[in-house]
Amino acid sequence: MAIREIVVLPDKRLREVSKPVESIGEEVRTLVADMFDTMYDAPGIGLAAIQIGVPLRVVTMDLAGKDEDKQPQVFINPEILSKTDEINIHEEGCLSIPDYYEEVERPAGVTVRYLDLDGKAHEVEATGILATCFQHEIDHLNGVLFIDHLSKLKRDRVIKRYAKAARLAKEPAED
Ligand code: K1U
Ligand code: ZN
Repeated sequence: MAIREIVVLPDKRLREVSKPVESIGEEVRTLVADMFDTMYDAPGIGLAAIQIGVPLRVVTMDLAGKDEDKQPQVFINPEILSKTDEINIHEEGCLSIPDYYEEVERPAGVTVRYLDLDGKAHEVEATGILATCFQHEIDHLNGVLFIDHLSKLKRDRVIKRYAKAARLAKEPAED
C-alpha cells in the first residue's frame, strides 16, 4: 500500500464535488488502504478521498485515543439524513490546510447513512467528535472546507496566506 501526497490549499481539486462509488472492487479497496496509510502517516483522524486527489465519495476515520488500539472506519457514499438543532463548537484542523486550527460551530448531532466495504448499508447517530468529523469529511466530498464556516475576514486571510506560500514555493530561491 502507499502513502499518497495530500492536496493542500489553494489546490482547486479541493473544491470539486466527488462522485458516488458505483461498485466496490479492488480499485476502491486499494484506495481505502492508501487513505489509511496516508491518514495515519499525517497524522489525522479523518480523510476524504479528494484529499489525495481522488474525486470519489469515500471517507476514512480513526477516532481512537492515543493509548487505545486502532479503530479504522470506512464510510462509502456517506449521506447526512438529519442534523440536530443543538449546536456544538469544536476546534477543527484540516490536513489540506496544515497548521491552521479554528473553532467551528456545527450541529451537535447527525444521522448518517453509508455503505461499508462489503456494500452493506448502515445508519448511525453520531454526537461529539464523530458528528464533527462526519460533517467535516462530508463537506470535503462536496468541495466545502472548514474555513467556509468561518467569517469572510478569517477565511480570506487563510486563503491569502496559503496562496502566498504556494507562490513562494514555486519561485526559484534567491542566493
Ligand atoms: O479531513 C481532514 O482534513 C482531517 C482532519 C479531520 C478533523 C479534525 C478535527 C475536527 C474535524 C475533522 C484532521 O485529522 S486534522 C488533524 C487532527 O485533528 C489530529 C491529528 C492527530 C491527532 C489528533 C488530531
Ligand atoms: Zn479537512
